[in-house]
Amino acid sequence: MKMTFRWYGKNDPVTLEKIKQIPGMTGVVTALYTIPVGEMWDEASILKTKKAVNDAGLEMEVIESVPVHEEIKLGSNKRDKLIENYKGTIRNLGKAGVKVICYNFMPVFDWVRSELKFRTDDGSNCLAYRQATVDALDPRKNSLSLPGWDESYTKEQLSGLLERYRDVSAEKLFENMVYFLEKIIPVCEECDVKMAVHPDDPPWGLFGLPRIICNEKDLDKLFAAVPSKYNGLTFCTGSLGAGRSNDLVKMAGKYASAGRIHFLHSRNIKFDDCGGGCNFHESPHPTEFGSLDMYGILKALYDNGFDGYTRPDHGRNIWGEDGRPGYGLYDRALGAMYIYGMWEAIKKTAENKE
Ligand SMILES: [Mn+2]
Repeated sequence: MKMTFRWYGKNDPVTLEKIKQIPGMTGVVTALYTIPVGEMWDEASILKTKKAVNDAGLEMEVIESVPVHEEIKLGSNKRDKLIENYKGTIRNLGKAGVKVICYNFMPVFDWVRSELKFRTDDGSNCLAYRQATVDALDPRKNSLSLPGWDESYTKEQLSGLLERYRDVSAEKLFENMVYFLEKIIPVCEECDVKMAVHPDDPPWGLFGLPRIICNEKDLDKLFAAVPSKYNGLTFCTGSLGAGRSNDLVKMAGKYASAGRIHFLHSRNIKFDDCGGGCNFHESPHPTEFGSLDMYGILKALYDNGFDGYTRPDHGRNIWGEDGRPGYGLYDRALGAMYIYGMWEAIKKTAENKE
C-alpha cells in the first residue's frame, strides 16, 4: 500500500515540504485547479505540477479529481466533445506517469455537509451532517447557504441546472455514466490509467437529485455494466460508511479481491442519534472514536490483496489550526500514522503466520 496525502496546489498552506516530513509519505494526490471543468489538461501544465511534486521528493501517481462536466452527466448533445477532452486528459496524465484518476458522478453537488466547524467535546472541530438542516434548504427557491458550497453558480444558473435534471432519473444518470465509461475506458487501458469512482457523499439522494454510487448494489451494477478492471473504485470509508446499511468490511474484501479498489480514502465517522439515522460527524481516524471498524476494513483489504494507494481522508481541525475544512495538516497526519501503523501490524502478523 502506498501512503499519500491530498495537496491543493501551491496555494495550499499544507506545503509539499510539510507533507514530505510525515513518515511514510510516498506521494501527493492533487489536481490542476486552474483549468476550467470540461477543458483538456495540457501536457505542459501537468508536467509543471509533477515537477514541483517530484522536486519535493514526492510522487504524483494519483489525481483527485478530473471533474466530469455536467453536460456529460446530463447526457446532452454537448457531451461527445467534452468526453473527447476527457480522453485527452487521460492520455496526457498517463504520459506523466499518473496511474489512477479519482472522479465522481454526483449531479451538481459534490460532497455535502451542514456544518464545517462542528465543535466536538475535546474542543476540536470537524465536518458534520444534519439531515434536518439540509432538508430545510431549497436551492430551487433560495440562494444556497450550504457551508462549503463554492457558489460557482449564480442562483439563476443553479435553478436552471436543477431544472434540467428534472428529466434525469437515476436510471438515466446511470446510462449516462455507462456511456461516458464505455468511451473512456479503452483509452485508460491503452494508457494504463485506472478510473476510481468516488462514492456519493453522503450516499443518498439530495435536493431531489439522483445519486447512483451509494452501496453494494450500485457498485455491482456499475462493474457488471463496464467489466474492465480499469473501471474501479475509490473505497472511501467515510462516504460509504455514512450509509448505515453498508457493510464496509464485507465490501472492502469483496471489491479488493475483485481487483476493483484502486484507491482508498481512510477516515472514520460517528453516527449521531439526533433525530433520524442520517446524522453524523467526522471523528478521529481510529476505530474506537467512530462508528466504523477501521481495523476490520484494513484487514479485509490486506487479506484480499489490496496493494493500491491510500490517503488519510478528512481530518479535524486540532491544536488551533484553522485549515481548509477537512484538510488541515495535523489530524490528517495523525490519521496517516494510524493507518500506516495498523497496516504494518496486519502485514507482519500475516507474514509471521506463513
Ligand atoms: Mn473520500
